[in-house]
Amino acid sequence: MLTIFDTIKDIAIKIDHEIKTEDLGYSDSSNTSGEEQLKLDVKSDYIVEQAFKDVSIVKALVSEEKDGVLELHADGKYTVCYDPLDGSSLADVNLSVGSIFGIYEGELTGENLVASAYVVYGPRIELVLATKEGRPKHYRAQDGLFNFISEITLKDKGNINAPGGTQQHWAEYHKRYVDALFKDGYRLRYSGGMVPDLHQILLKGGGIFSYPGTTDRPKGKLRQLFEVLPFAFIFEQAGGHAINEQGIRLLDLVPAHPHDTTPCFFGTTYEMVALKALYRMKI
Ligand code: AHM
Ligand code: MG
Repeated sequence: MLTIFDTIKDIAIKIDHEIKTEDLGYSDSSNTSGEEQLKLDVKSDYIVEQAFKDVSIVKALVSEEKDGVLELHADGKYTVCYDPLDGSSLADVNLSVGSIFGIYEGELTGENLVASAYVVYGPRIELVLATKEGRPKHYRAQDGLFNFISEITLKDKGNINAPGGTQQHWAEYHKRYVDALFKDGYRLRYSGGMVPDLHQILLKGGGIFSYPGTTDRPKGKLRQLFEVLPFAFIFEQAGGHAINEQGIRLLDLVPAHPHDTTPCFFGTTYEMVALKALYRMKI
């Protein structure tokens, strides 16, 4: 696992360099979800692919930017599912973006996620690594090296509300939930990049990020393998929660297809109890 984490550190430094120097325009291709790809998406994906080609414990790669599975090493143990540059459309306005990695052993299910990581490219490069042992670990890069800052432990209640999706398409009960949080003193913190938005909740101790099913996207927008499950793993390891609209743990999901999406909620205990009550969840 250490080799994979070291590779992610190298990738982070390289992608950060691309963000700072690459042309921010569109490429002439689109990804599996039908979204136009930026040159930065394509370049970041290439960086990840090249980096893992030399890591023999990695059996295969699955990228948000590509269809299918890229087999690497037949004797490898892990499959790395990744979003090389999440929130890339925010790069041209100079907001923070990120990379997300889920490391799976065996079938690609939430249960088989054994480690995950994300990188935030903001004013500084930050990295969070999580395994099944202990709390997630937070690092910050300086001169190309990552220094350990602290372990991440969520409180029971926060004051951040990060509501994703277009309000016009929210269900009535979801709108009531979001409004209730604001009435309870929660502050809006939503940049449109799930990596910095979730990073903020993790580091400030709590709150809730929601990306519900909406009338235009009943199954949500965020992809299970590359985005939702890696963050679900990190939230649970930090003492938080990650569930879908039925109150089912996101880590219990079994994606039918690599690019499947799901409604998702990440947060701390207090907000999740309220969410379940308002969504009339039974668990
Ligand atoms: P992307 O993988 O195409 O960048 O999309 C994922 C991003 C997330 O970072 C973010 O939470 C979400 O899309 C924002 O969506 P919206 O613009 O609907 O708020
Ligand atoms: Mg993404």
